[in-house]
Amino acid sequence: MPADQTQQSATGIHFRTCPLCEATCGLAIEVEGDRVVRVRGDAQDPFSRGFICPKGSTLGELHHDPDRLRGPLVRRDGRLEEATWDEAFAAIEAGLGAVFEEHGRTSLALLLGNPVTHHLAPALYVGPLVRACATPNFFTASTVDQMPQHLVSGLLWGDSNVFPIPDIDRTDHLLMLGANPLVSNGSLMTAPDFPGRLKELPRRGGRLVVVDPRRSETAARADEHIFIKPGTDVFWLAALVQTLFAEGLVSLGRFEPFVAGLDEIRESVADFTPERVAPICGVDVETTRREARALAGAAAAAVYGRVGSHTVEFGTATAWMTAVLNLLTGNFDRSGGVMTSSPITSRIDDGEPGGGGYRIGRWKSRVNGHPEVNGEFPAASLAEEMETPGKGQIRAAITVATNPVRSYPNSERLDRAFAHLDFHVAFDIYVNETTRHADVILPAPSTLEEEAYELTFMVNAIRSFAKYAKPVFEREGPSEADLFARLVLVLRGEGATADPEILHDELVEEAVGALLDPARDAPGDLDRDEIMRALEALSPVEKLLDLKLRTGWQGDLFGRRSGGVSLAKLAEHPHGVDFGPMVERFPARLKTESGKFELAPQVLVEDWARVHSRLEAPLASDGLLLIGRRHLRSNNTWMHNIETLVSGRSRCTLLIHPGDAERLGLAKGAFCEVRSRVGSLRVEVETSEAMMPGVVSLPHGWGHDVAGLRMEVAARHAGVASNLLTDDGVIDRASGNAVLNGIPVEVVALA
Ligand SMILES: Nc1nc2c(c(=O)[nH]1)N[C@H]1C(S)=C(S)[C@@H](COP(=O)(O)OP(=O)(O)OC[C@H]3O[C@@H](n4cnc5c(=O)[nH]c(N)nc54)[C@H](O)[C@@H]3O)O[C@H]1N2
Ligand SMILES: Nc1nc2c(c(=O)[nH]1)N[C@H]1C(S)=C(S)[C@@H](COP(=O)(O)OP(=O)(O)OC[C@H]3O[C@@H](n4cnc5c(=O)[nH]c(N)nc54)[C@H](O)[C@@H]3O)O[C@H]1N2
Ligand code: SF4
Ligand SMILES: [Mo]
Repeated sequence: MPADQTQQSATGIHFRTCPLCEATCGLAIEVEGDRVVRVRGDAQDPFSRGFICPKGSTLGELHHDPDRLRGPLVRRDGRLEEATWDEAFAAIEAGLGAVFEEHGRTSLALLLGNPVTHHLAPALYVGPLVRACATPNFFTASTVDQMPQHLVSGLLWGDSNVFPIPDIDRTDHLLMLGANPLVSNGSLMTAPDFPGRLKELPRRGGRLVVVDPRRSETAARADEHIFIKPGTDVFWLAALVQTLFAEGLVSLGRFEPFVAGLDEIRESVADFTPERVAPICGVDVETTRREARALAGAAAAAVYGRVGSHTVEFGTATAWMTAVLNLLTGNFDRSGGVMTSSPITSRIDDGEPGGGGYRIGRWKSRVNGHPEVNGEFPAASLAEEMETPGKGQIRAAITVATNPVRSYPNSERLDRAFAHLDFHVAFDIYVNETTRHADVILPAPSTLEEEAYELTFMVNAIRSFAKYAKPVFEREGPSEADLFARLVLVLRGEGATADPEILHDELVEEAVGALLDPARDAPGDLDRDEIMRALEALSPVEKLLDLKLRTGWQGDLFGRRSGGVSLAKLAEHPHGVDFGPMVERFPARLKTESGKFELAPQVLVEDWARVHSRLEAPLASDGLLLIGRRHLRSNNTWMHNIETLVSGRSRCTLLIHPGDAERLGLAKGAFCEVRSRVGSLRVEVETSEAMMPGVVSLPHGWGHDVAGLRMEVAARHAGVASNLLTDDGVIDRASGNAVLNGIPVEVVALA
């Protein structure tokens, strides 16, 4: 059947990128009339090669889900009721206006969630929204996730958004900590078909070593699995670095002239011998030395740490040691090591190394004085900012595609804080644990009613890839870009009825202006009127995207570069276009003031004192430590209203080693109570040899058993909210990241 991308009838097969996770799989969506009848992996997608996971195949069910909101809801007499779009924006204008008048702009908080990064319109319009909010109270999922990596990237090479991506298709040795890509399908590593790529690794003679307190699905497939006590990766990585120095294995390769701070690193890790860290980490001395030698000896090796090694008390120090290991073994920016991506929507900087550097703490949070990092405050500090009276207390919130009442630590406290807000606008497709508190809910259209281009995650991709798709279905309501524009215009005081075109036009003018700015080294002899004419027939998001594509490093420069890319060109390739693997980009990508890799920046050296004092005085380790886990059929706090994904046995169980279970009198299938400093919950026990003794695991994102939700399926498969247990009183101090793994808990059998 030929691809039919016309709007008259959607019948046919539509090819587009899955927007549900970072893997960016190509989907083939079969439509009959207004129904999605089947979703398969697109075998002709050169990047994902036909791979699909169970979540992607339910995109049709998500589209047809009767609980997915089709129009706005406005709170009237305490109840969320259906309203028109105009009524919703009028309510926002009145509600926010009243709060601003009484308490000023700093009483507003803006919160962004995960899906913001997966959809085209939010990716393009979120910047203007942040500016229009004009408040320091800015929170995103980054501080319950990867903020340590942003900070380390910013400080070591001067760009907080340049991530070291393991080059898994070419590596000989991959050391992975705190990640389970066989289930998560990868994070800060866009590599669709991770299982397939993993199968190819041993065929090349490569090795995979997984470090994890649970023998995860990925660990079970690895050449070696090393158990480690939760929260202690930093000690073990420091011992690897110490071993490199002690055994003369440091080899900086081509970056020898571009590295500062080597002596400080040697000093910092000097006390972290394999012997010293062994009882802290639970890893024996020989394993540690062997791994250090393996990293140094491999033709190309990559060290990669993710959620389990970032969402811990020493998350930043862990990310630091990870980067240091890659640099000291000559594996940074080397084929088969860790490299950086080059999205075709950006230009390539091939100038001299050096730039403005990276700063944090330009402003501080009100209650506890947390420094901003990447312009954000810690998610774990949101509740205190909402509860603590005084000037600047958060009294209103705009939440965009986020469910903090389930994804941030200490859920119960945050739930109460949200209930007390004066005004709350939620941009979401469901009435869930967070949005049930909202005064206005603005639902985005179905993702199948929007243009699709993976903009954000190409920054983490192991290959440069591009795919563009028109909407599958005609929209029922306003576009997502229109909704963002109207919200921005309300916030700017231009009124609830202001025409969204005002902002659309402004953004295009701004983007073109930046392109033509002689100070910014404009590409070619571009002409404003010519550009505007070329964009004329496109939708607002298409205009902004086409501008990026045509002036990016593969762009056609509006006809000045033959064979170059434009949106129209991409549209001729419905399966997407591959632009090759990652290539060496350093030292030109160094944006530190010194033009060098700053191995030992002051912020990190100061933070290291916390780690060192824990080496001197390790915590007592007789209690249980709680970690998280993900499941292929769940997506953070949502996708639980899709029957196909939640049917069958409950996956929201407490995994515990049989030895621990016996000691505590817990039988498989029985219920237990789990208590932490901040809360408690009751959950079913599941014994598992895959757990390290002393460690228990609970998935996050569940707990749909509260009043006021409109998610019929999810309510029947409620599960429990693991963030009732995570402690907002402990954070990774350098980055502000939340601590979601390694939580001290007590587990008690229930009669
Ligand atoms: N204990 C524990 N907590 C964790 C984690 C953990 O491992 N353990 N993981 C953390 C991580 S890595 C992350 S990224 C965060 C995620 O934190 P969040 O971003 O808060 O969580 P999500 O469940 O991804 O929230 C998605 C929200 O977007 C809505 N949504 C879905 N599609 C759309 C759409 O098209 N438009 C709009 N406007 N809304 C939409 C959903 O209904 C949902 O409310 O959670 C963190 N929390
Ligand atoms: N199916 C599915 N896919 C997803 C998501 C989802 O919810 N479901 N969420 C998406 C999001 S937002 C993200 S950020 C990514 C995350 O993707 P990953 O980074 O792969 O995260 P997880 O799957 O949570 O795996 C974390 C691993 O860390 C281990 N761990 C816990 N504590 C420690 C520790 O102290 N040290 C070490 N070494 N390991 C530890 C856990 O046992 C677990 O196996 O997944 C994305 N993909
Ligand atoms: S792995 Fe991620 S991108 Fe691929 S189909 Fe599943 S949810 Fe979609
Ligand atoms: Mo995440």
